[in-house]
Amino acid sequence: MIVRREILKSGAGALVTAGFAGMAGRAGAQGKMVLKATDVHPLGYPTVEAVVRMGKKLEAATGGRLSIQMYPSMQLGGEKEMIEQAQVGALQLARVSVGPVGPIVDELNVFNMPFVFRDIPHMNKVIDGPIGDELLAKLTNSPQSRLVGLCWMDAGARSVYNSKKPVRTVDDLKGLKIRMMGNPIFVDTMNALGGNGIAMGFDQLYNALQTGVVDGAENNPPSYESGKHFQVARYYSLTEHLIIPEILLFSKASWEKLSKDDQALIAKLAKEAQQEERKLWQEREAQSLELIKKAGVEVIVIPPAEKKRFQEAVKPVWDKYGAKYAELVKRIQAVN
Ligand code: BDP
Repeated sequence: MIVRREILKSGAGALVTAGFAGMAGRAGAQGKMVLKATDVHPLGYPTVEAVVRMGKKLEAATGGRLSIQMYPSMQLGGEKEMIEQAQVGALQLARVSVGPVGPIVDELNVFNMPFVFRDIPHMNKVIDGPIGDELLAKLTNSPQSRLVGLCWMDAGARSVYNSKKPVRTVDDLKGLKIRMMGNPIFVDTMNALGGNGIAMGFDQLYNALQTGVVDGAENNPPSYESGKHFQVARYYSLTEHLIIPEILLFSKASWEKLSKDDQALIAKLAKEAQQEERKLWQEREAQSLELIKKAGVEVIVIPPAEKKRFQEAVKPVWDKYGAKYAELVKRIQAVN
């Protein structure tokens, strides 16, 4: 926090030195820049690994002039804090969910709507295509974002887990306090499903589950597994109510200090990271599911007829927010 305030006070010139380098010693004379990157997940997690690999390629392509230093495992705070630090240039790369980005640029909320994608391949097609590019550009060009949207990543589908009881039907959610990411759409979604949605940072969640502040949460298998949430909430119901891609953000303040060539190189490597992460994701998702089953978690498959009831239950969310995104939703649905 102190660092952030100092950077804010010290003005644009200092952003480059301070922001690009908790690295003063290594920067400067030789024009070396170490880009600071962060992620809530630990080393080895697909999103983290994809950015680490991107850094290795960047280092190779620039003869070591540009590199990426990864701060994994919420070392720089939760996603809200990560975004704020990117906005002021205190770090360069933040890999976050689109969840907390929707409140910054509303168009991106279309990806945060429940059941907006038919399935994960559909989501991947959309982010790989023109809609994906347009929404990244919307974020980059929005004056209030102070961010550059570099690429998307796969985060599978989010499903509900809790410590109280097996949730097999939408009615079973009634009365359960379920943590959601900080975005009113998600709280409304959980409330529409009959649960009690509570907005909270990912960094607070393990403790909240352990102490019973919340009964459960919702996430994809790798996050549920690697965050060790399965140890304290042992019922995992494959509701798949949200398919939200991840996004890799770059600080606009820092971006504007880069040469056009360096910008183009980073943009190209980010696109490669989008594809590379997808392969890592598919492997990790299968491993995580296996691991949680072996650990004795009850994994509950929701049959199609019941899944339909979940979809019907979120209609109030579509009534409240859907009209704003109607055009985009039509185009998303048309992607085959
Ligand atoms: C995970 C995302 C991460 C989010 C987290 C959450 O990878 O970016 O912070 O969910 O629920 O799936 O907050």
